Amino acid sequence: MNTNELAAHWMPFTPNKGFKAKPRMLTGAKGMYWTTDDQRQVLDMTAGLWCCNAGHGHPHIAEAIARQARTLDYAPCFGFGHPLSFELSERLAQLAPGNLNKVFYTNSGSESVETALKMALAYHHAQGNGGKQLFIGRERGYHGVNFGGISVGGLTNNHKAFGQWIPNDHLTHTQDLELNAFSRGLPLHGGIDKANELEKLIKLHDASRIAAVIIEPITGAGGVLPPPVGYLKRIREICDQHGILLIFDEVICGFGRTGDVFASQTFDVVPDIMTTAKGLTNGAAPMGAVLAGDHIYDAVVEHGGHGVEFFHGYTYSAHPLACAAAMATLDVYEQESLFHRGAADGDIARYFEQGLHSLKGLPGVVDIRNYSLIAAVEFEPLAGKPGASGGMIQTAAWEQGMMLRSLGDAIAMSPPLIIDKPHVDQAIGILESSIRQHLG
Ligand code: PXG
Repeated sequence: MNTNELAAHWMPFTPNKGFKAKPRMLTGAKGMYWTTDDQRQVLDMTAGLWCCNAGHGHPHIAEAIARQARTLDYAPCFGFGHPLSFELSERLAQLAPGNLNKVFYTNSGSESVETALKMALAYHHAQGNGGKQLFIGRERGYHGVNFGGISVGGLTNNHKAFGQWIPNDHLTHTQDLELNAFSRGLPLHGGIDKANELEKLIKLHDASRIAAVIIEPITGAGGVLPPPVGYLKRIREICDQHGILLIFDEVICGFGRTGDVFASQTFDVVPDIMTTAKGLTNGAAPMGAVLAGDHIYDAVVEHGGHGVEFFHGYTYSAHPLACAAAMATLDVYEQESLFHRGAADGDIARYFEQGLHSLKGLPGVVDIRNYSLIAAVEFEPLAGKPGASGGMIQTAAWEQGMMLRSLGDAIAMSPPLIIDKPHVDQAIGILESSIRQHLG
């Protein structure tokens, strides 16, 4: 590709000038590997951007999309429907915990978050509690990049140029290296104390002003922070005591990442509303879905007025190609037992955990943490260059044939759930040599 061809694309979340000086191009993908434009095979330890949970290029998914494009390429979903979206909704409701039986479609995680926030407001409005307008998120939370999401999110770079226009406050994040460094699975300490911070925020703002708490069961893009033991249950309890809704952002956790269909099931806490995207279609078509509790739907829709009950939706909500991709993806997850393959006490997650924690003691490594098939290795910040070491390790690994996510001074891994032991060995080997090369 020449410089002119590279110029026109303003790339998202990318150092554009750096990329265009030294492009990293992917031209194909199959199973656990990408192919690059220089014909290298690169091990995908990130499932794309945490989305290709069944591995790449699955023929069943590819064929379903192609077939759908020939049968019904598009159907409007405002006032009309097509059967596939109803079949998919029924299937998702069956898979979801508790009373999360109502499915609203979006095209991304960011749109799922905006939709969930609006559902919470609509619910309170319908109950005569229109004063409940404030949302509580969490430091280091990532809830996409739209204006609601960056208001409740807790990553400074994502909002500092844009503002946080939705009324918000934030719980502190749950990372505590003094108490919980090198945790295998859930951190053992501090969960209840951390959750009790919510009571302080409720005192400060008053429950009559708070619509919902929104958190990721496992903080993902903010650094992979599994919840300390007891944390999520205590948050649920406090929300219930004060009439505050709980939204789980399961955009990363959903569809097998924690060894169940949803993290809500793994951690035995049912939210009022759940956001999903990514693994819903294995990343093969853009789609998100918000799962709402029956009580939310009933308040807004069943007891709503005449006509449109919820003034919200997207041209591509329930797009037929995305529905076909999602149906085929669910087939694959079920047929290949992928929902449970990554269970924390299962064979492959244990092997991955062993491999990762064998890196303890390498130069610059200050933490290794994991839950199921999601992990991070954190490095001591480099003198004068805080936040740069993750990127350096990512580049070193890329050059040696492995894709990682860099998150400031950490790297994250969230491999496709089809990962096997030889892939784990390859990944740990490349990670070790990348760390020794740059931090040794
Ligand atoms: N919620 C969560 C929990 C996410 O992880 C979104 C919402 C937004 O999804 P969309 O589809 O609008 O991107 C996400 C997305 C990273 C990285 O650096 C993480 C995400 C996206 C891109 C990069 O790890 N998560």
